[in-house]
Amino acid sequence: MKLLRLMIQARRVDERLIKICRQGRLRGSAFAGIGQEAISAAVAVASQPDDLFAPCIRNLPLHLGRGETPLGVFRQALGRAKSPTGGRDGNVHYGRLDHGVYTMISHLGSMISVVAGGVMAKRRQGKDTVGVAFVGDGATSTGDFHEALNFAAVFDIPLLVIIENNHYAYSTPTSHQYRCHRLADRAVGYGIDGYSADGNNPAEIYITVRDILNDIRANPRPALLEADTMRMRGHGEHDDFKYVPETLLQVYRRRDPIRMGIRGMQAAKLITDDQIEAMELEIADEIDRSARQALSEEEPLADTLTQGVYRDA
Ligand SMILES: Cc1ncc(C[n+]2csc(CCOP(=O)(O)OP(=O)(O)O)c2C)c(N)n1
Ligand SMILES: [Mg+2]
Repeated sequence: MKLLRLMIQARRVDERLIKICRQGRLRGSAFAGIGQEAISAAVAVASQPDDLFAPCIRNLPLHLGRGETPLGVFRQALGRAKSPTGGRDGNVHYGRLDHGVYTMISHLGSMISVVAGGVMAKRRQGKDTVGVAFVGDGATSTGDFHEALNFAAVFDIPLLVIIENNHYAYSTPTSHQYRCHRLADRAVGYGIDGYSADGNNPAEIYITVRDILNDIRANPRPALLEADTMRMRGHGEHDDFKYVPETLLQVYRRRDPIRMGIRGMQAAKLITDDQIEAMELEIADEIDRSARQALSEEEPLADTLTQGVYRDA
């Protein structure tokens, strides 16, 4: 139920952001994770309060699952004064350390070592923290990906690196990204365990993530998980993603994670149609109120521009 709720909530926030963006009311672009919700929703549900995370651009369910509100997300995208970054960024570069969520920087792969270091520090404080860093298939071709995984392996840092393999890095298909069969196979080269899972099957990805996190929490060491998925929108809303063949999108349209989750729960008699409808209505109401509230709020005042640049002496 928690997983399903998070996936639906994130989907509806993304859809509303796309609408706001297309209405020209948002500066820059909107970056949706539509089609990939199961993976970060599973991580959020399987996590513990002291855990640390490095989300990327398509991990909205992680933010929401760790306690960010739809209102906070809309404020952030709209650059509002009350947003998590105080309106300094109107995009995806936000996090909440009080939720264990680091603010991402755009440089692909660079956040993996940040989580590795954070987990190391927490462990030295006696906490049983584990870390999760999200990367895309494109990010696996960076030097930072290699350096961070190697470092985490050598120092037995309990860090799960999840590769959300959505077949494209912007317009670059995976055939131009790597030559190996599965990216999870690269784990062998670091002396760690590698796993593969269906990232669009909520039950499968949840059980996989939960078991890996339990394992590395008890026996500290990193792990690599490759989750197969598909991004069902462009890289951002400015991208028409015409480079993605329609046949591929069709395959994943049939494998929509929310529909798969609902079908699985219905088959196991874990949810009724009335419960689904009630959940949808409640979420729709919350999203609508939050979007309207954020749209009505102010951007930061110009004279606050230098605030937060230097620490007050
Ligand atoms: C080191 C680096 N190179 C290039 C870019 C520009 N860039 C931003 S997102 C992106 C594609 C990312 O693809 P992937 O890692 O597969 O993630 P996805 O967008 O598919 O979720 C690129 C090339 C960057 N941010 N950092
Ligand atoms: Mg990708």
